[in-house]
Amino acid sequence: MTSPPLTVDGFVSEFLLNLNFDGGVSLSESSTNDRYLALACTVRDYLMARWLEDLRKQKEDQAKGVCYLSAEYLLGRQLDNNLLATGLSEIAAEALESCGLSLDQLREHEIEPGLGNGGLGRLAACFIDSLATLGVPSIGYGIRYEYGIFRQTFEDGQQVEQPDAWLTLGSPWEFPHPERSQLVSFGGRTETYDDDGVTRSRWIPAWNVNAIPCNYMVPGFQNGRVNTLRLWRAKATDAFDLRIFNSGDYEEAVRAQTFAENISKVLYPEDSTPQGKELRLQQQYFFVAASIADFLENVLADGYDLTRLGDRVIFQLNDTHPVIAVPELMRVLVDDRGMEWDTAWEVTQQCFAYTCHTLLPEALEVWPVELLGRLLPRHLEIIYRINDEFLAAVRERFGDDELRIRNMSIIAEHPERSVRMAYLATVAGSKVNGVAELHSQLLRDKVLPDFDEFYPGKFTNVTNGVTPRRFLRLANPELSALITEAVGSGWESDLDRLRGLEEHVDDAGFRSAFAEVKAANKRRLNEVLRARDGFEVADGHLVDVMVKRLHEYKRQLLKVLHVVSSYEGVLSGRIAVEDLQPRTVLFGAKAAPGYAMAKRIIHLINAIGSTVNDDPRLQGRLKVLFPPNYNVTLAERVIPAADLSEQISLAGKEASGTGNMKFALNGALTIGTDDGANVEIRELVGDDNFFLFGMAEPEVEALSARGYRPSEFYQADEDLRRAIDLIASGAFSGGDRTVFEPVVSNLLYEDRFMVLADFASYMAAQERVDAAYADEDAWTRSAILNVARTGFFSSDRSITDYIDRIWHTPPTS
Ligand code: NTF
Repeated sequence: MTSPPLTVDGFVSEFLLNLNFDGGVSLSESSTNDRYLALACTVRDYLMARWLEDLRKQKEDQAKGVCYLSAEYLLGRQLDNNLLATGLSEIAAEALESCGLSLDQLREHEIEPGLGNGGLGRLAACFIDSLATLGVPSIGYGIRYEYGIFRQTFEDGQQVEQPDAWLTLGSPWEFPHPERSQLVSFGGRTETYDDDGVTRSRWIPAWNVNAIPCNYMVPGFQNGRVNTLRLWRAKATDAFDLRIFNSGDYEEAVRAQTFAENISKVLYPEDSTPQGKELRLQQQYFFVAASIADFLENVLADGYDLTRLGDRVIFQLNDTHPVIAVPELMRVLVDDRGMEWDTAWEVTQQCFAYTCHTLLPEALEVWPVELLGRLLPRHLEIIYRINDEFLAAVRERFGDDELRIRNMSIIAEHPERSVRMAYLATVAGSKVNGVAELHSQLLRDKVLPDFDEFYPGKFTNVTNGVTPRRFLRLANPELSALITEAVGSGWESDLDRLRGLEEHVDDAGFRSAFAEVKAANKRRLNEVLRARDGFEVADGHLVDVMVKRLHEYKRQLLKVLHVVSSYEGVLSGRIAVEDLQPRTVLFGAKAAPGYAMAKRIIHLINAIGSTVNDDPRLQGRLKVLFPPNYNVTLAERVIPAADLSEQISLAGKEASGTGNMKFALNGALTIGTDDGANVEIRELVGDDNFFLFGMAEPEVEALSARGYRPSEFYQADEDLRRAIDLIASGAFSGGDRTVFEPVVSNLLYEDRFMVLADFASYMAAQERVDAAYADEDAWTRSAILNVARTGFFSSDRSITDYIDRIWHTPPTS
């Protein structure tokens, strides 16, 4: 098979073929959607030959590869990424122009696949991009949700969730293969039977569902490599009961079908909090069972010696969501393939590695034994046996230290008997990694210290990264051009070369070109904001951005208090309005639908925006913007326009952060705590180019041990008191004091994430920001150094670390 010719004419004829023969329309009669679909198919056609070749080679070479198991992939738009990967952007733009069409317009038509919640899902998307760019044999496995993360709108300032019907206009990037479906079973019971004098167990399931693979191309960056992302879609096994249908009971007839297909219907919109729901466990088992079966039957060579499976594959567990894969592989090896338990356990331990993405104890997933036993009875038996053998080994090593045994048991007894998925993953995994240096350290010292002692060498770190293709080259074309001019081409897949920018920092011409790029990016952002939201960032303003999921630990409320304090300062005359550094504070955040406090904080931010933005006393020097529905597409516009990046979580709570990296790479300066990857960013960019504030993790611990009383901070700090009192007074809720009372009393009497304790330090840091921004040229110098020194945060480096420390899977040609 050959690719269409890499010329404008070649592209045009391929495009028209797709439009006419696939879309069934003429150019003159075609809709924007027809044109978008035809364009997507054309780009696909250029990738097809390489994809098929790579799939064939993967089967032929049987080199060791990675199966990345992730319940989420927050992909973002595909068209532009795939145009860039193939190097077709210019040809496509010209070809379309010659047909009287605009590439920009068709680009805007794509609805992004939002199959993830936030950082964890976006990380998975960056990782498959890097795996392809580095030429590592790998498959991404996940779920093809029919509805991704909800679309957020605001009504009277409050979040309203709308379904994300991303598939309605067609899905040109996916290739479903119903003929390769896998049967996934659930429920029922287990039984023992005699197998030639050996007693064995087997599972007699009660119901099942088909898993249909939907394949997506994952092209490397201009290296001719195309890997695969395989997402599973649930389909009922029996078509609806025609007899019942004919008797008139339509609902009953389709009930079983609806039930089964619900499994891949919708993404759980929870972030950093597990959802202990039966359907969620069904989703998890559904996709890992299908993936393991697919790998063994379709990717592994026929007749492969399964005792050597560890030489051929590593299943990387993206958090605990896919951990049920551990007992599943055991079940397949022991029950289906007749392997001895001990051998199977050895193989299983070689085949898994586990990445933990959190420190919040409440975010560690546990499944009630009752539920797991009902849905997956055989898996529960297997987990019990793994646990018995593990605890026996612990006893052998540490003696009958019952407290330690209870603490390390995979089965928790309280508050209800349940399976600790993180422990299961730690026992089964060849390696366990955290996602930033500090996080990995705290994981060993605080969350799993007994395991670290029991398994020396098992714990390691891989600091997160982001793909420079999407988040620099595509999101920031002007900065990319400037970088290429300064350091030459090829930095997109060798990001350490950004270091070369340092030697230009003393060049006034370079600095002014850099500043001009930032200004242009603000204009580009404004085009989008004006069109989608009817507002924009004011001219000459410092663009201060906090975009991430709404979560108390991330402390959007600290940013709120800064805004309110500036506002109150002007109202009370404490601050002369002319002394206020003009700022636009831009928020973007979705709250989990069931997270009441997070939703109230969204309401508060919007209420403050409505009040502040219209108050003439501020003379337009302080604006609060909150565009709804923050997603990857909006991030690509917002991040390049930012001056200041807010990374202000309570130290010890944010595992890594990846937004922080994207901002630094795009020349925003960070105001941040010593938390997650902020620590590494600051070390690299230097203290002069980073606004550090707040308690460090040991201080947080110490304060907590002493007994934290937020009201003491309120009493002691007049500015803080005035800001909180202004919110409490109803100033942002038309005089109604009840609306935000829960926020205020939570801050005063609980404040789990110590917003008040860090307030004074944060305000002082913001004053340093204002002073620094006043010297535009010095600011630009710092911004350039941020870009030059953060090449480390390429996800290519993360993947290289995974290969060296965990996977040992060399690239293949
Ligand atoms: C998130 N974890 C962390 O909260 C972020 O700090 C981190 O950058 C990303 O993972 C990616 O590693 C989660 O979403 C979860 F679910 F694990 F809590």
